[in-house]
This record gives sequence, C-alpha cells and structure tokens, in this order.
Amino acid sequence: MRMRRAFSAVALSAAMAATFLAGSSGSASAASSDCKSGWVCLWDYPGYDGAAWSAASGPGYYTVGSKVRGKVSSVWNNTSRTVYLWSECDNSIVLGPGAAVRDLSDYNCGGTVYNTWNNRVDSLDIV
Ligand SMILES: [Ca+2]
Repeated sequence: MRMRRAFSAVALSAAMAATFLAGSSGSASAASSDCKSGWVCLWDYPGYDGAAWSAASGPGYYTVGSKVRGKVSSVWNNTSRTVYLWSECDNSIVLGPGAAVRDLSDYNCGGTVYNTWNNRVDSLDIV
C-alpha cells in the first residue's frame, strides 16, 4: 500500500520533485562528515562512503539522483524530520530525526524478488 502511494506521488509531483543535489562535486567519494545538518544523505557503499547525494530538509517527495538511485547502501537522516525510504520492496524504511542505516543489507525487503534493501532505494519522503 505504501508503495502504491509512493508511485502515485511520483506521477503527481513529477514537476516539483526535487532532484537530489550532489553532495560533492568532482570527488568520487564523500564521507559522513560531508552530510550537512538538515540534509538526508545517501551513499553507494555501506558505512557512509561512496558517491553521496543529498536532499534539502524541506518536506516533500524526492527522487534519488540517477548516479546513486538503486545503488544506495547506507543513509543518514541528518534532519529534524522523519524520512520514509521507498523502493520496489513492499515495505518502507522509516528513519526518525538523526537516524542512520550503516548497511541496508541488514534490512529485509518486504517484496518477493529481493532479499534485502541493499541497492534498492529510489525515492524518499521527508515529512
Ligand atoms: Ca551500493
């Protein structure tokens, strides 16, 4: 049900869906220290490493930047808001303010195709 809601949000807000801003320019990797207060940061590798992409703290629906979409392995919600992560999985991951996931392989995917959330996040809501 949440997945359905997420996909309808894509259709409705395509024009206003903010694109993630690159957390670092030119650099191949970014550390957790690059994740500014008020941002949600997503990394290609576990342990907050790899190419980072970030979203501003404003509430809304965000599509993960193409360079890390479907590749996210760790995430840090460095905002004071709640964040919902979306993917093909039937469930969602809810991150309270300040919450982080070091390795999305630790989270079981609720779908029938994939085992874990590793490399699955394609969008999120900041509420
Ligand atoms: Ca990855």
